[in-house]
Amino acid sequence: MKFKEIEFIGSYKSLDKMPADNLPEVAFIGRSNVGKSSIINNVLNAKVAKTSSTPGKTQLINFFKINKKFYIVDLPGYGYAQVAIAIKKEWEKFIETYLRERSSLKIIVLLLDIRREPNAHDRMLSEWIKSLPTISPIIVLTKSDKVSRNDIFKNKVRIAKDLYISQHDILIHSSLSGDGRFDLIKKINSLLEPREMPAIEEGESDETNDSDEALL
Ligand SMILES: Nc1nc2c(ncn2[C@@H]2O[C@H](COP(=O)(O)OP(=O)(O)OP(=O)(O)O)[C@@H](O)[C@H]2O)c(=O)[nH]1
Ligand SMILES: [Mg+2]
Repeated sequence: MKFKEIEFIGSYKSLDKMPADNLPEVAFIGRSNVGKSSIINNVLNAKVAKTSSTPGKTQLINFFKINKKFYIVDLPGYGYAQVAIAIKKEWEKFIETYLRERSSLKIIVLLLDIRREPNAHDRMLSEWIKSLPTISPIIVLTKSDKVSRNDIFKNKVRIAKDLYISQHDILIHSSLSGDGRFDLIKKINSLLEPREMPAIEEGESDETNDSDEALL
């Protein structure tokens, strides 16, 4: 599936106002400033999510409807030190409620900065999303353009070890260069549209005929 029809649906600060059509949701989560909004723009090939070099830019849960089939959800970051404790707690509670209670949430893309060690919050989230039977986790290391090729590999191995996951389950991405974009799109597609049958079947739509390149 190509991500071609993109509609901004709204920004929310409570669950009850969120779309009720029960389409599957793909939420991007991670520390403040890790690059959530940037990776969404890169994946969608459109500047729809607001980005900023100042952490704490995204403060509401933003919904983008794709191809009328699913939502991409941009979450506020956690752990932004400069925010007043009370507001921080309120955000974190809101994000937690969304993750716990939103039944249409199907995929969580957990982002980690390739240059940093996962902190306690990152580790807790990684453990938690692995344990949820109805949610598929995707782990992505962001900002790969900021480190050398050698360090990409080294840091990936280290972070995999830290999180008790296989390095093969970790994707690498750069919103600056677009490196890793295709692998992420392919992964999201495969989780949204699991195929039980081989792709070549009679009566196929052009979507199932997409070559790898056509997805981009
Ligand atoms: N070099 C480089 N910079 C990046 C990349 N992704 C994001 N950035 C920069 O990192 C900063 C934060 O990016 P955002 O996408 O706004 O991060 P966020 O996680 O949405 O931040 P909050 O909404 O504040 O939680 C911006 O200055 C981006 O330009 C990347 O892949 N490479
Ligand atoms: Mg953001």
